[in-house]
Amino acid sequence: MRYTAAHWGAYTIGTDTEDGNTELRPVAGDPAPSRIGRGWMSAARDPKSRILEPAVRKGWLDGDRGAARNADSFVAVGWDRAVELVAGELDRVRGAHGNGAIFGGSYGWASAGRFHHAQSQLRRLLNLAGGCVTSRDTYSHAAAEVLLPHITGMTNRAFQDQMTSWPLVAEHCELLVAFGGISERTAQITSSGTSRHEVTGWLDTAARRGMAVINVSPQRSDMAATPSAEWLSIRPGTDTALMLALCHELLIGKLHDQAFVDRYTSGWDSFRDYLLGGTDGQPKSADWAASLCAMAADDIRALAARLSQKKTMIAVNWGLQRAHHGEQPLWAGLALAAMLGGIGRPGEGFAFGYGSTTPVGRPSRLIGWPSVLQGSNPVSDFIPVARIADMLLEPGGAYDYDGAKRTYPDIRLVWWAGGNPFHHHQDLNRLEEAWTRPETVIVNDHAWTATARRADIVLPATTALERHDIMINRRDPSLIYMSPAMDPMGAALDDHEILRRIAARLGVEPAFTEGRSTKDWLRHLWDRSRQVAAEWGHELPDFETFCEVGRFDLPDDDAPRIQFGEFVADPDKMPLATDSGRITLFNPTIAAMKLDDCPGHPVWRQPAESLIDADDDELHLISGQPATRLHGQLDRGAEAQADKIDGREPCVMHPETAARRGIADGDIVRLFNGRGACLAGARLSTDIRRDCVALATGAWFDPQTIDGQRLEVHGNPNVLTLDRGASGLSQGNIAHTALVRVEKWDKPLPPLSVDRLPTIASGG
Ligand SMILES: Nc1nc2c(c(=O)[nH]1)N[C@H]1C(S)=C(S)[C@@H](COP(=O)(O)OP(=O)(O)OC[C@H]3O[C@@H](n4cnc5c(=O)[nH]c(N)nc54)[C@H](O)[C@@H]3O)O[C@H]1N2
Ligand SMILES: Nc1nc2c(c(=O)[nH]1)N[C@H]1C(S)=C(S)[C@@H](COP(=O)(O)OP(=O)(O)OC[C@H]3O[C@@H](n4cnc5c(=O)[nH]c(N)nc54)[C@H](O)[C@@H]3O)O[C@H]1N2
Ligand SMILES: [Mo]
Repeated sequence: MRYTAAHWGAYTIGTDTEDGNTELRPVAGDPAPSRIGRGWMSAARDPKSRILEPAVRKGWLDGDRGAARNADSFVAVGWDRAVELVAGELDRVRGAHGNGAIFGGSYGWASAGRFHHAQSQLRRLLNLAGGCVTSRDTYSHAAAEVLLPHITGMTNRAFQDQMTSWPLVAEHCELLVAFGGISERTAQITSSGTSRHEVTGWLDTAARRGMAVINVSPQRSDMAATPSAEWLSIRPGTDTALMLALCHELLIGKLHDQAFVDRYTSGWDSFRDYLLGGTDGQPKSADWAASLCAMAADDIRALAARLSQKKTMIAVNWGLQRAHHGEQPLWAGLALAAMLGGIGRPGEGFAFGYGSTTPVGRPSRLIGWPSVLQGSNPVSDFIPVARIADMLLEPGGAYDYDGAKRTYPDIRLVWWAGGNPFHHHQDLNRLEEAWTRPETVIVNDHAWTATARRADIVLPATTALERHDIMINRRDPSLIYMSPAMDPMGAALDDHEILRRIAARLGVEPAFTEGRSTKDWLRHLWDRSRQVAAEWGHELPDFETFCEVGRFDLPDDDAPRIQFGEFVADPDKMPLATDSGRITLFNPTIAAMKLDDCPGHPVWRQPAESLIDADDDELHLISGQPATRLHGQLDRGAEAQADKIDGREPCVMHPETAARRGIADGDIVRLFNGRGACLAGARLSTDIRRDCVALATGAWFDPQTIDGQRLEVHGNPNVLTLDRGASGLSQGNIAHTALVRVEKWDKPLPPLSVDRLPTIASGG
């Protein structure tokens, strides 16, 4: 059988169709295949968005140094010329400015497949070429990545790995309080590929057993898979106030577990004083929180009582911390769970990220499979990942990060492979300005994304559907040999081959390939995987058999995990790797950083933009993950296109919110604020708060000048979001903190430009 795989699922490649077209079919045993896959083939074959030849921006060839980077035409060049230009430019920049002037962070999801992982391949080459400045943490959960080691002694990765297993929740939990919900929409994805989507199944099992679910969210739809869920509608950005109030009510009602707090946490006195108002004169009571969260104080008190009576799991999604002061709901949620005392017991306690992706809480074996080694980077400099525009705009500028005072490097050359900053970054109009600063931008991609359109040298890569690879990852039980489902489009090459050619020019090819062809690499990875499997007591077949059979499954772990389980069993023998060995409710290391936006214990801080003091006509923008695609990937595919309204991204708003603005279902609307404006198609639903509007990420960035004004015409929310750090601790992105206004768009609908190829002259 022939297989392929993506972050959204694993597929067999069917060629026995009536019309003779190749068809991707979700693998046997996937209980809830993702809808995203339905748009994969059409996106990969799209002649209007695939990059067919290497191309160089005209202005760059003319020596404009980036001035016209946001609106220019290209010249098609052959591979030889493209490779020569890249190698020459890399040489020039490292010679003139050193490798510290090269930014190779290249953040992004690229595609599944162990070998053809674009970032790993790029880093491997750049490391051999003297290194580059990189980026740290992710857009997904940077606040957690920096905070969790301080307060739990675990990295975010370890914390994810140790998440209490879903089967224990399904069996034991009586009350699941899901901040931000647990969504089948986001549970479609596993980084590096998945053969099974199980989250809705576990939720079903639990709900059928009688587990109650409270969805604390601005959107009822965040818990759509569980119809019995109660919806506790909350103003976005105020969860911390609610959590603190719940802690306060537990405390004054003596409903909390003081014995747990005493034995397993440190810093209780400071936190208790803060709850009672000792530090700032403001008790964090239900009455206090009610007006911030737009909830009834009695409901908060009733919830506190209910939590204390049930086996409760406090679950926080990843989205809550992609916000200004995003560290706080995580820390306050953990503190609340500690006061409830269920941490360490099966199905109770605290979870972070259930449903945010497929594998969180799945009892996987977590086998450490081999990967392509990136080598070591001679350049130690890095930026927190979401500070890209700041870096380009302010070389030498100072910033705080995790207790350090750092400065931004002076970057002359940017190289991106497998990511799309003009999808993922906030305040894209600001990024456009920053993007004119480097002397050269190189992009590997298979599609004319907004980032490829803003590059100087564009290198066409294959998609995962056009190459051989292996899907193996520690969170999924399937090992899949990926076969091509189609021929490469145009002159596209695999990233490895592109970089091999450049390595040859730079004189580092032998170290880059270690003398192996792609097939040799796949065999090598498989042979090492066989050794690893053998250490775990499993026998895997030889490479030839693997290629032919295509799929092997290893059994899951039969011992489900409990977050903090070993620690709670014996905190003296198994202390946490924190300052105190305990869960820190007050953390001296963070306190010593003297950051007002992230002091030493969980605090309430009002976000930079909030409905709390918004004008009457302002709405909170929720820009979460799209249901029909992965970020910007497959936006050109059939599934995402079918969901659009007049070709624009749908935005969800309450019927009353729409009516007040004279907007009907299906109308085109304009969302705007001081940072930018975009069009979208109105979709009305009572599943969202009246003071919010939800516009998913991922519509390809399409800014135009209409009647003298800048307008993004496709529905990309990142022209509206704020580009600043969550706090001086993590500097994580704050995509979920933004206010906007919405009005009906009565003017003619400007045609999209992202559905056309850029202008490409031939023969450079
Ligand atoms: N407003 C707002 N913004 C957000 C978020 C939000 O919630 N709200 N979420 C943030 C989050 S959590 C994330 S993770 C980021 C995601 O941001 P990104 O990961 O940058 O988004 P993708 O669209 O997945 O970009 C991957 C790119 O890699 C390309 N690609 C795929 N396979 C290959 C390959 O084999 N080779 C090469 N060379 N290229 C390939 C794809 O075509 C695509 O352009 O977005 C962030 N942005
Ligand atoms: N289909 C699909 N699935 C994906 C992805 C994708 O692109 N497409 N991307 C994957 C990636 S990279 C990531 S990081 C994860 C992200 O997973 P999440 O971070 O969990 O997803 P989001 O869609 O950003 O947010 C989920 C919900 O949080 C709610 N929310 C927003 N702000 C607040 C708030 O202040 N308080 C409360 N209580 N709720 C709030 C919103 O209603 C939103 O629908 O998703 C992954 N899954
Ligand atoms: Mo993410």
